[in-house]
Amino acid sequence: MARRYTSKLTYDDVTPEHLFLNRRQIMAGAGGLLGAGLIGGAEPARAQGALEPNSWEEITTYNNYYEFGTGKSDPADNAHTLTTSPWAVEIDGLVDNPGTYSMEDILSEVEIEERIYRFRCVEAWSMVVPWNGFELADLLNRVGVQDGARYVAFETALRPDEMPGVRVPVLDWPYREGLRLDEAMHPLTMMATGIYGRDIPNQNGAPMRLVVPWKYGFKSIKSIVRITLTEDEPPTSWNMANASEYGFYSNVNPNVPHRRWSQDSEREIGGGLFARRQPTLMFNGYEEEVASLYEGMDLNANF
Ligand SMILES: Nc1nc2c(c(=O)[nH]1)N[C@H]1C(S)=C(S)[C@@H](COP(=O)(O)O)O[C@H]1N2
Ligand SMILES: [Mo]
Repeated sequence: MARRYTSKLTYDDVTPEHLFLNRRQIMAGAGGLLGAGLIGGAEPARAQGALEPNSWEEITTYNNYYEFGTGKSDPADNAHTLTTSPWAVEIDGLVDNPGTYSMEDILSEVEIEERIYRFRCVEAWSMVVPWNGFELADLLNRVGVQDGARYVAFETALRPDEMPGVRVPVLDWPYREGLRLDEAMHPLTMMATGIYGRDIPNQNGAPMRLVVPWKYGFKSIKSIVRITLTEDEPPTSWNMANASEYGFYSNVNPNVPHRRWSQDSEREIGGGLFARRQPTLMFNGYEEEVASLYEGMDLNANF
């Protein structure tokens, strides 16, 4: 999957979904790259059977991207207005090489790979997504994280001309998110630039969005234009909107209910109308990989 970002690919140029799946099975069967542990969460995959990704259609038509409206189909309907090329990301704060980096700059420095991850929204639905992208740690190491940096702050583009949803003050725009530095440097944390081997669609956060598979989906901020290394915990959009319901950590945790609903089960998108809800797993099934980050922390207080 070492494919570079291109903005001009049409759907006719890319691998049809069934061929892509077929190729992945062959690779896994041959004990290749994807059979060797690049599929996120090897342990839960074994416990629950192989991760079967949702369809392209499901992943790209059922979205949350409030800059394009609050309905699940609004992003797919409206996000085509977002100009994603050229694109630049400002990287600043406590870094050795601050600056404005073009997508081309960034993509020439990193290796794109596929990661199949569970994705769990705080609204208690879930999907499995075959992302393409790179480890955030790769990018941070290249810009050089300085001593004293303890958090990473992210910002989404704010373009009222291209984003009909930002005329409505549902959130204090731009959309902002943040991670503790050790969370940002964790090998599971990625920057996604594709899905199913295609460029990531606008509604999913083109040209580059964060993916943190053990946290609720809202931490996975889309269409990033700024990354800032900070000493202090940065403000984050959903926490600013409602601090009693949305904490900074927002780790998936079946034992800590949302104030208005349980988090102990989830509805799988594509599971059908009568499908039973699935139990939600601690850290979304990535407990073995990430629990050590929170050793000794009260997860009820730090939700
Ligand atoms: N900028 C921005 N990023 C965002 C959101 C948003 O509204 N704006 N929604 C978040 C939420 S709540 C979820 S569940 C995921 C949804 O990602 P998906 O549409 O690719 O499934 O994006 C997250 N990132
Ligand atoms: Mo979400």
